[in-house]
Amino acid sequence: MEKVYIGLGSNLDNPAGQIEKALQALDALPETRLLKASRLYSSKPLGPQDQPDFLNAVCLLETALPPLKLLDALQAIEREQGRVKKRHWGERSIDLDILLYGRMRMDSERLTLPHKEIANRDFVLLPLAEISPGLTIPEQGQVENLVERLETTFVVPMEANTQV
Ligand code: ROI
Repeated sequence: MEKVYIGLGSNLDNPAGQIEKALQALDALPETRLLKASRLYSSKPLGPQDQPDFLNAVCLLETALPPLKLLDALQAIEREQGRVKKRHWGERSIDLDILLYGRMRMDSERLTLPHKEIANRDFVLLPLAEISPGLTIPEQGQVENLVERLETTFVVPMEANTQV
């Protein structure tokens, strides 16, 4: 079993409901268990500004699915929840990204591990620091230190997530 961090984001069709539904779908995957989920964070869109604010969260899974099988499963959940690509860096009903897969490093066409943008995205780092403050990201350092290095942040936690 590996410990895997997933980033969740939505800014269409009831974002809180989308994230809740995706967390349940993740917990229901074969050989997989949801261990922790952060609160929901409201964030300004990275990319075109003429789209709604996002809700973001991060969760921790334990899984026996290998990375590309897990990626297939995440993409199936995205399709299931009606994700359609509207434009580059545009609005979406649900986005699921593998942030970390244990300490695995990988650079393939479909998947880069750790996720390239973790350290640059406040809407990933803040929820990650909430659930695992002592976590070290290979090559990048400790999550808490990366959070301190953020210049400004427009990411605001919503009410506590009581689901997990
Ligand atoms: N912006 C925010 N704030 N949160 C996201 O999850 C997010 N996801 C994306 C793009 C469109 C790049 N911007 C985002 O894919």
